[in-house]
Parts: sequence; structure tokens; C-alpha cells
Amino acid sequence: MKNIRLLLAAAAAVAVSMPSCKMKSTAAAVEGGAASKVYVAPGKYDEFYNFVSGGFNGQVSVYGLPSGRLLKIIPVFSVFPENGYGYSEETKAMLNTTQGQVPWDDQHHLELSQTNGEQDGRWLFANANNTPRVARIDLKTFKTAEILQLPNSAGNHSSPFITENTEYVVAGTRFSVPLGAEDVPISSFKKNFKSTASFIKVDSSTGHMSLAFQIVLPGMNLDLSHAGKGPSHDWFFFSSYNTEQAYTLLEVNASQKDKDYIVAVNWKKAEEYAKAGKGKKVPAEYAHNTFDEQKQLATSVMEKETLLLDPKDCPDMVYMIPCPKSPHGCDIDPTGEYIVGSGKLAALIPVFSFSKIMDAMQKKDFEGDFQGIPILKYQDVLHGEVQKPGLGPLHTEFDGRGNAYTSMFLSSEVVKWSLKDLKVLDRVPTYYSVGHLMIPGGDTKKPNGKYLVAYNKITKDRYLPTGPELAQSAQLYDISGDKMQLILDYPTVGEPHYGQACPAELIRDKQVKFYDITKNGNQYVTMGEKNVKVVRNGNRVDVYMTAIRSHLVPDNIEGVYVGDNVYFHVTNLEQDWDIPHGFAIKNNPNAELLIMPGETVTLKYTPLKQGIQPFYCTDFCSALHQEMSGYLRVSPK
Ligand code: CUK
Ligand code: CUA
Repeated sequence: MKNIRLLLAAAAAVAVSMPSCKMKSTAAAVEGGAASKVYVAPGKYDEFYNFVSGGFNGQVSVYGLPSGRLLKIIPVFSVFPENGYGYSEETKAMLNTTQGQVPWDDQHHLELSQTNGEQDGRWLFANANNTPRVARIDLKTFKTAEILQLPNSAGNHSSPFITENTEYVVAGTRFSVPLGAEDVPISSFKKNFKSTASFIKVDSSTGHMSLAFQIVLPGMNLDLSHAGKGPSHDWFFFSSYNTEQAYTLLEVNASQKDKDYIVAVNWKKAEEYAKAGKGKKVPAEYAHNTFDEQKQLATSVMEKETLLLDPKDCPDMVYMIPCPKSPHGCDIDPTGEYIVGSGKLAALIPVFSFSKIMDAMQKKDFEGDFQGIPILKYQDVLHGEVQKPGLGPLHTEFDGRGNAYTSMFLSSEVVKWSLKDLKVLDRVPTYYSVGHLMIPGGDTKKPNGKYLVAYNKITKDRYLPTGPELAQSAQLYDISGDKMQLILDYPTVGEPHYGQACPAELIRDKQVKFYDITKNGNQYVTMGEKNVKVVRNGNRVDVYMTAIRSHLVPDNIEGVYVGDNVYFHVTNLEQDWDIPHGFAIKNNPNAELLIMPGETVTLKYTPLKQGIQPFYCTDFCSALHQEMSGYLRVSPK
């Protein structure tokens, strides 16, 4: 067995180092048993689940590591014809917002739920950057369970980062906006435009989210954030890049100042102020969508108000930490002592010390204030600077062995450095223009420092060319030794920003394999073929249909007229793992359904023309799958 593996590894190593001048340097980087390190034999499981943001496709994808195999795409903010998400009547409400259904978004960051600063494998949170929303995905079903829209926000980028016990999911505004929907001149930015930091309470048993309070900050464009941990448990840190408060030509005007700020928020104190009635309740509309597992139905409610906390009324709650040149990433090391800001235009990486921050706050020796919020002195709170790390530092992850890894967007490399003495220890190229990095648990108290993944913005020549549009790319590095080693390249679904990964055993055995049909609470369930029926009510026709290998019942439906609203409620009667049935009907803009065993899902169809419309199962479910079909007769009115 071992010999075969070694042979395979050797063969693969030869294959990648095939003589080609252009490939030489890259090939050199993958020698040393790389193939055996990523080889997961057929039938074997990967060591880690890796959740990756889908960027502008609005979804989340799941890969196995170290193989890089794509396991699943979880639709979150975007409709997904493959399994009917956003097309079935049961899931449409998940995409509700105050602007009606927004069936798309720009998904950047993911965070796995934590207990005591360690991953607990319960939920995965995802942000929507465009129409501000935060989603919760249930890791027993890999389904989106909840989506909460956020008022007083735009460009919900600094999100969904969580506190150590998942007390809160936190979201910061990238695009400062006037609160409410005021019609104000854009030139009144300084006065009217604000950044908010939203604290969403997470129910510890159900995961249910509710907006607890929003801290109103000056318009300054919050970019990223992370919670403190251990000693810094009570604090949250946000980077900002527009303390110039520019509102035109940001490229130039938001890059003028030598330093922007990292905003330090004491969320424990904020919580107390909120409880003590220091906030102001104001009207605010936002959608709150939940998927009820029992009823197998998404419902959407409009929330009506929000609680705003103004730092002016809440002393010692917010401080500003000067940070060189438009910081992007804002990352806290596993001990909770070091805060790494990544000024993307800076030629160094500043590392702040939490204990020094505490001392400086005590002394109250401030540099001044930013619209009433005290500014700490850079030198007072600095642990030190990593000198000449590379160009364009963006994001930092940690291995739990005292090392940090920072992505360098401009010089396309990962740089490993020591938290203690801030010395650069190693650097490896990325192909190309790396954004986020991800180490399993790399932003928790207990990183698993075996692998690092770089998520790259530009692919260029890495794969067979596919016309002008290329897939984005991830690269896997072995970081278990002193030197980082590139061991795998693989394309991703959509643009990967942040990712998360956890040991497979944390969630593998909790997976729901199918739904118990006796507990099916869908209002349109059909319990057995003898209960199928077609019910007309005005121009609404309800078809109570069943699916089991290999027939749909009823399979001949007549008495339907042009313009009727036909609802196919399809119950999958199977009680076995991995036997879904699909359902589609000709000429239907509502895509299709994919119905899991024991589930009932509804597809709406409004025939516009008379004729015979075939319907069929779309998922190859048995040798007689092709026969799993029927006809709907649509007659003229
Ligand atoms: S961002 Cu994408 S590379 Cu939206 Cu977290 Cu930095
Ligand atoms: Cu059921 Cu194919």
C-alpha cells in the first residue's frame, strides 16, 4: 500500500516537473512528495471540510482538504437552479428584503461558530456585501437556515465575524451612509454619513439571530474586523480606510492620510449600555427570514426598529488606534494579545499589543479625538512593526505555534513571520495576487497549523485556458515544517475571499441523511400514493404528488387551463440516504425541484399556452429513471 502511494507520488512529481522552460520555477516549488500529501485515495475521506466564500456568485462552496475536491455548493444569497433554492415556494422567502426578493449577492466572509474560542461545528455564518445581510447555515444539513437583513448599512463587508462564544455575529458598514433613508446631498458626507457596527445576538441553543444594537461611528468605511479572545474577549476590532471622509475619487482622496484607524469597541460595555437604556430606539425596516425545519418552509417577517448606541452617550466604549495607510485585514492572534493591522499601502505590518492598549486607555493620554472618539497614541500601543514584509499586506492567519502568515497582494506571496520578534521567517510565491489566507481554525484560539490555503484573485496561466473568463484559484501549502511548501492548485467556484476549515470529524457524523417522513410538517405533504389528489380553488390548482422509484403520481393531469396557477407539491416518499428525486415541467421559468427523501417541496407553474406539457424527474435515480415522467394537459380557457 505504502509503496504504491510512493510510486504514485513519484509519478505525479515527474509529471509536474515535465521539461518546459516556463513551468520550471513552479515545478520546483511542488517537488518533495507534494502529490502524496494531497492524494486522498478513492473511497477515502478528506481530513478537513473547507468552506469557501463564493464572492459575486453569492454562494458558499465546500471542498475537502487536502485533496481540493469540491463536495458541495450551498446556495445562500443566490438562487440555485440545481436544487431549486429560491425557485421552490418553500425557499423563495429566504431571499426577501425590504426591496423585495434580491436573488443574488456578493459573499465575502465566513465564520464557523465557536465555543470558548474553538470551533464547535454547529453553524457557519456568511455575509452579503451588496444588500446587507448575514446568513446562518446549519451544519447538520448544509442548508441556509436564516438570513437577517441589516438596516443602516451598505456594503456589509466587515462581517460576519463572531465573538468567542458566538454571543454575537458582528457586521460593519463598508460604505458609510446616512441613517434612515434621508435625501441628503452627498457633499454632506461628514455630517450625515455614518458607519455602523451591528451586533447580532445569537441564541445559544437554536442559533436564531436578532439585531441587538448598532453602534454609530463617524463615516469612515469599516473594512474588516475580528473579535478579541482570551484577555481581549470583551473587545472587537475593526479596520477602516476612509478616515479622510472622502466621497469622490476614493482611490486618491481616501489614501491621503498617513494613518487611518483601527476601531476598538468594548462590546461588553456596549451590551451594558444597551441594557441600561443608553441607546435610542429608532424605526428601521429590515427583513428577517428563517427556514423552519419542521414545516419545511421559509417565512419572512419585517422587523420594525433598531437600537442605536452613540459613543458620545457611552463613555469608554470606543477608541481609535492609528494604523498605517488604509488597513484592510484586522486579525487577532490565538492568545488574544496581538492585533495585526494590514495597511495595504504600507511597507510594513504594524502589530498592536492589547495590554498596551489597556494601559494607554487607563492613562487617558490621548492624541486627540476623531469626532469625539479618543485616539490612542500609535507608539503607546504598538508591539512593533514587521519591516519589509513584501508589498500590499492584506490578511493574516496564525498557526498556533507563534507564527503569523500575511498575504501580499502586490508582490503575490505569503510571508511567514514570528509574532514574538517580528522577523520574517519564510516567503513563498502565490499565483497570483493573493487575497485572503486560511489556516483551519487560523482565526480561533486553537489553529490547526498543518495547511494554509491562499485564495488568489488572478489565475492567468495556471490552468488550461477557457476564453477570456477564467476561474479564480486556490493554492494549498503544507506549513507543518519550517518552510512553506506549495502542494496543490485548484480552481474555485466564484471569487473566493475568506474561507474556514475544520477537522472533518467535527461535523461528519452529525449529518442528516434523510428526513423522517412521519415527522414531515409541510402543509402540503402527501403521506403515501393513495393520498395523491388534484384540488381546484378558483384559478389555483394544487397537485399533491408523490415521488418514489420510479414513478410520479399522479402522472396524467387534465382539467388545467391557460393562466391557472398550478402548484406541484411533490413529496419524496423514499426513506434512504442519497435518493433525491427531481421535478421539472416544460416551459417553466421556475427552474426545478430537488426533493430529499422524506421532504415535500412545491413548484409553481403558470401555463401561458395550451398544449401537452411533459414533466419528469431530473435526477437519475434508478434504472427506470427515464420512465419517471408524466403529462399535464393545458386546455384553452
Ligand atoms: S476582502 Cu476579499 S481579499 Cu472582501 Cu475580506 Cu480582502
Ligand atoms: Cu426519480 Cu429520476
